[in-house]
Amino acid sequence: MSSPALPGFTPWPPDQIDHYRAETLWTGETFGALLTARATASPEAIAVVDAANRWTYAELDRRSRSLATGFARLGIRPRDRVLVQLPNRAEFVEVIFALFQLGALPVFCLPAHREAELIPIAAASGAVAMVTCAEHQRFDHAALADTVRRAVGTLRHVLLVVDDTAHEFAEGADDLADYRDEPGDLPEVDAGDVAFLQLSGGSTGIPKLIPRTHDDYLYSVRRSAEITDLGPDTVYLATLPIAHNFPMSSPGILGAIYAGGTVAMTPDPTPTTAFAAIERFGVTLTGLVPPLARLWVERAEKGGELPDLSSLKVVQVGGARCPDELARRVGPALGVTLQQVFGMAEGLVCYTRLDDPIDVVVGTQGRPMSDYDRIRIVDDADEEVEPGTDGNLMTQGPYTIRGYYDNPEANARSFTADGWYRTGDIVSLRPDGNLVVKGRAGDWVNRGGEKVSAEELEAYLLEHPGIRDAVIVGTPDPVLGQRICAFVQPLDPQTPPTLTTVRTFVRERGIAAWKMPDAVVTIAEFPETGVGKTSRRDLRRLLAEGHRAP
Ligand code: AMP
Ligand code: DBH
Repeated sequence: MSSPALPGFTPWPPDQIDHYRAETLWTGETFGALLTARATASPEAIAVVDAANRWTYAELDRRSRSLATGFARLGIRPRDRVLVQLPNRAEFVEVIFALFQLGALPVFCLPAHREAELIPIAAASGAVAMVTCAEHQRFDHAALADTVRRAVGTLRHVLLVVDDTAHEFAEGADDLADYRDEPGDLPEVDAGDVAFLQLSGGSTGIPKLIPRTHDDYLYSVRRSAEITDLGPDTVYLATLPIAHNFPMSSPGILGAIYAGGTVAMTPDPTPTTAFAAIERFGVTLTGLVPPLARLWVERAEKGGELPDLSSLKVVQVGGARCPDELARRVGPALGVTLQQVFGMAEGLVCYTRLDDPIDVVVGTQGRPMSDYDRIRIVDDADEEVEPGTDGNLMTQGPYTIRGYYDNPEANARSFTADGWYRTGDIVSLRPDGNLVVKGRAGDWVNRGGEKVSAEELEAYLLEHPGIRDAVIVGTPDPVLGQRICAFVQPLDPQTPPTLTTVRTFVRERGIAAWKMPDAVVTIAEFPETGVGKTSRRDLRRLLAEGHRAP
């Protein structure tokens, strides 16, 4: 029945697959079939709205199947990988469902990614095409896509969502609209197959690509939709960039479609634009990272002339630790129920439940969404810690991957031989079963939900002609949770690099803007670690613990 798996994909063990199927967690339905089923059941219901479009389920289904047919004409085949870099707009949904219908795999890139991220992602995924918009927020994505295409041999086509009819197409690029063919026959897609590749936070070397199957991801979407009580009346506002796993699936845009509700889009998450979108579209649910939640809460608490937010019932906060103080204010300020969400693109998602007592909702990051999720909290020797004690979180289950795509080195680090995923998060388990996230074990800065690998950024800084050595540390920030502090040892102490020159240098390497250091601290020597060998990790811990450099 199933064909051989995609090379580079680590499947679940056969007995687990049988178990998840027997328990009907995995139902054999694909995302393409799901959309077509919703379009058949309620063709006139509104599936997607944004500033320019309002598509019914019938229209979204027809559009995605016609685009799938056009993609096939272009030579895109089942299992081919296609980079998708689109902002929050209706075409995003059309394009990913077109790829699902065809059995080709979207690779979810963020609008903020630049060539330093996209070229390794395109190369590691072996992408044959890229779909992006010609321009977004005055940035020339068409030129960026052209750079990626020229650098990566497998990438044959660039398809652009074009708003300006005078747009000039570079060689190898076309207007996406020219591929909206009359819907034709499409291949059978197996739900056990990989549906897409999601990205894990940045790192040097080979990017970590996360293969999710139709079976496992649709299960996580269905459970998420149940927990957040979605139905046909749900209007989910995609506020965070939808390529992120959280607005994609927790329950996100796919949850809204699973429930036959409506996906509304805002390209700009700030209160001015997003509050207007809530009133205009009658939004019932959205998800935010803590810094955005703070902006929304502060704006609402300030009062004065505000759009009508009374349709909004639930606001989720996740992606980074929500301070208890902020969590306490969300409900009263916005007139909603708060739900905390602690998840990862690799799988496991935890939620506080809508009827949880307030101390759980403001003081914890919730509990796993599925009874089939397994978690272990262990010390550095992988021994289970006493309940209530901080430890490293490991997990496995029906929607947690067993390995990154085609990346044996990362897999050896992040997965145990018996299939546990090492999340890298330090958590404690309360007697009531809820988790509290205490921090991260790895060298990561979580800047308001965007994760930055210290190692990646240090590698860029070390290329700077005036920098001898550099260590990246996440320092506390009242708004972002953490900010990026670069401790640099200059080559010439008389002319240390400034914040501006460092930021300019890093930006010119072509990386996403959220990875720019927020502060540069010059130091003559890095502090002694007391362990003889100076490891960056030890230095980072010392600096993070407040040890000042000399
Ligand atoms: P990623 O692997 O890039 O999808 O990022 C997932 C990581 O984000 C998790 O492993 C946590 O470190 C962090 N994270 C997500 N949600 C929360 C939350 N509610 N509280 C604390 N950290 C979170
Ligand atoms: O941060 C995340 O990756 C995340 C947060 C909340 C996530 O993947 C999710 C929910 O599904």
